[in-house]
Amino acid sequence: MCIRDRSNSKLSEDQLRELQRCTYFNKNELQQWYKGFLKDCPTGELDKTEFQKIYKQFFPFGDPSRFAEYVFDVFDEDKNGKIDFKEFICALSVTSRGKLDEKLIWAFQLYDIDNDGYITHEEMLRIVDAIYKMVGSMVKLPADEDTPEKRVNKIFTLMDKNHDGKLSMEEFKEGSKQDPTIVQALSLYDGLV
Ligand SMILES: [Ca+2]
Ligand SMILES: [Ca+2]
Ligand SMILES: [Ca+2]
Repeated sequence: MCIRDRSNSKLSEDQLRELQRCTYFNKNELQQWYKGFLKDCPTGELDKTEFQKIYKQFFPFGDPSRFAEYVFDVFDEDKNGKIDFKEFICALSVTSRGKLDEKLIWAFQLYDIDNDGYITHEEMLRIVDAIYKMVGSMVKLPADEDTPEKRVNKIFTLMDKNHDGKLSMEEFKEGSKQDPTIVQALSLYDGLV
């Protein structure tokens, strides 16, 4: 579905019904979000640069551009290089109101950059490194995770139960339930969009 009727900044009944089926938002909330979305991006679609700009407002002291790129790729479900309202609101629904399992599946997609069903050490390092660059010196980290490498090693020690150097969805879900900071990182997006 593509919502691009700019003459009308309200969602139609059909559009509302479809969006209600795939999100946790009610009609009122959907209309509100749609209005805000069109205000921020009048074309009805966000491209990568615009998306990065939004992140920059929230992390003025760090460099969120790479992290925003990775998040963009998860939002952009049909991989056409743009985020339309449906993609936007569906991702927002999962990251803000989704059940723990849904949030974990979403996070897994973020870390599994090449989308092969496993998170490698290298993939997790790229994401964690991007997060560290984004938050900059805003957060004081404990000594055993004050570099991306240390943090990733710690996560792998905890999660990679069969020691094959990569995380399956199951290992990731189990481990995240033991280390809630993984899921907390997700809530970083809540206020962002
Ligand atoms: Ca898209
Ligand atoms: Ca992978
Ligand atoms: Ca493993």
